Amino acid sequence: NGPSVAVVGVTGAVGQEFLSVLTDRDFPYRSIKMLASKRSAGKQMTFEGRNYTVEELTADSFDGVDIALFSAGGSISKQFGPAAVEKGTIVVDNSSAFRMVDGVPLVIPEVNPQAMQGIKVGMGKGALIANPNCSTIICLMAATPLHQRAKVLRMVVSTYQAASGAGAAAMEELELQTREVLEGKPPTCNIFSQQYAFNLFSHNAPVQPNGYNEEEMKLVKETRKIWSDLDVKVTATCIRVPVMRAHAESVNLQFEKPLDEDTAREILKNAPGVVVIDDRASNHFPTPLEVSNKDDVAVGRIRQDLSQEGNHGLDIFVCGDQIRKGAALNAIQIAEMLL
Ligand code: 11C
Repeated sequence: NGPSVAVVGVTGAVGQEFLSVLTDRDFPYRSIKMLASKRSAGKQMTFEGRNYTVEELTADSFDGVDIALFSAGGSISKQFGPAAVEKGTIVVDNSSAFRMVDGVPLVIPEVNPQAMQGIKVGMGKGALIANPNCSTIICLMAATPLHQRAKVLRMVVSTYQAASGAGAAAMEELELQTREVLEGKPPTCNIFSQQYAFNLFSHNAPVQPNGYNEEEMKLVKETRKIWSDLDVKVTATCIRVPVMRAHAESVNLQFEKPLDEDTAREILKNAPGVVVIDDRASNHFPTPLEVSNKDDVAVGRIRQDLSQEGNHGLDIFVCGDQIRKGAALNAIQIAEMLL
């Protein structure tokens, strides 16, 4: 029973996490296809006690597939996503390919489930649903419950992003470089053009003519779409830090209405998918390590922004597992809503 599922990019970091999350959440499926590039085709893998051969992704891969979870990069999504939809498949796409396309829902289930209303397995046609960028998901998981209370007018985000955002090879490079540097060897720089271990640098996404890189502009544009608020002012600075798999973000919020920090803390404690770690006495606040492999996004350093009059501003610090809530978990929560 359940839908037939395909995982596109199954050998990648997010592809593998799709499988873990499907198991953890006991996702019902009647069959599952493991799809990847020609390079990985033929690999053997075991999932939930069954053996699978990784199949090469082709236009015919989606015959009879109800839900396809895509995480193989934007160009693969562009090449195969619409073909899958033609075949009646509902595509949940983790790439940036369709996020800003009109009519494609961009969904964080805790934030804007209404955006995918009416899209269901069994409705007789395919559809595309986009998973937001990890930095946006992690930021909005914490900012939205506050926005719902006091309306955010402006948001300033500074990110501290993990290696996992650049894929499994970047995680391997961080580990390798750490060893090399400790051994006094020159670090291998294949994925990033500069030393990553014991360093940090501006996010590797291309810098646009306006001086923002693409990662920063995703926070700006995706927030507006997810909140259905073209007027919200967002600015961001995205930094890659030598952390393995969870992003941290400092978020400064300016509200239309006053919102005091105690009320904000209570709102966040009750927010789905959010956990508050805000212990000033012990200087214990969210860390990437503490949220790694966890579903919930952690929020702390909840404090009034002293530079804003009349409790109109708050500062918060947010950490979330990039591969999990930032990618695979969010996509599978979307898939659950399709059933
Ligand atoms: C990162 N957010 O952490 C990026 C990676 O649009 O899905 C994912 C890029 C995207 O580097």
